[in-house]
Amino acid sequence: MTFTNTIPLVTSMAILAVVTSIAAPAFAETYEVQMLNKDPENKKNKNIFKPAFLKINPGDTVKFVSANKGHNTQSVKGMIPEGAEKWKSKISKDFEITFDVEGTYGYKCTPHYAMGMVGVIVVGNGNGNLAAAKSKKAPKKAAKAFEALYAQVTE
Ligand SMILES: [Cu+2]
Repeated sequence: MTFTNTIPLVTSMAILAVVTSIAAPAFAETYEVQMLNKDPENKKNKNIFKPAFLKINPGDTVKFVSANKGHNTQSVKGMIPEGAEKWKSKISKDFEITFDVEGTYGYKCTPHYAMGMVGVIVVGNGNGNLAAAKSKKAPKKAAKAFEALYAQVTE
C-alpha cells in the first residue's frame, strides 16, 4: 500500500527538480551601468559610472554602456574575490560581464582612475574579500570614492 503512494511523490519531486533547474537561469537579471562624462543630475560630478554601486545576485550580468566616449571598465587588481576573472573593456565600447563568484568587486575606468572614476559591484554576499579590497591602495581621489562605495557593502 505504501508502495503505490511513494511512486507519485518521487515522480512529482523529480519533475519539480527538473522544472526548477530549467527555470533558474530565467531569473538572472541584467543591470546597466552608464559610463558618463557628467552626471545628468549634477553636472559638477564628472567622469562617473552610474550607478557606481550595484548589488546583484550570482549569475546576473552587468552591461557597461558607453553613453559618452572615452571610458572603459577594468577590474582593480586585489579588489575582486579569489577565483573571479579579471576584466578590461575597450575604450568607448559597451561591455557585458556575468558574475558567478560571490564577493565585492572594485573596478575603474583606466584613463580616469586618478580622477576617481571607480565603481563597486557586490555579488551576493560581499563580505568575503571586503577587507582585502579595502586595504588595497588606490590614487587619492579613487581611494576616497572607493571608501564611500565600500561603506555601502552591508553583507
Ligand atoms: Cu572614464
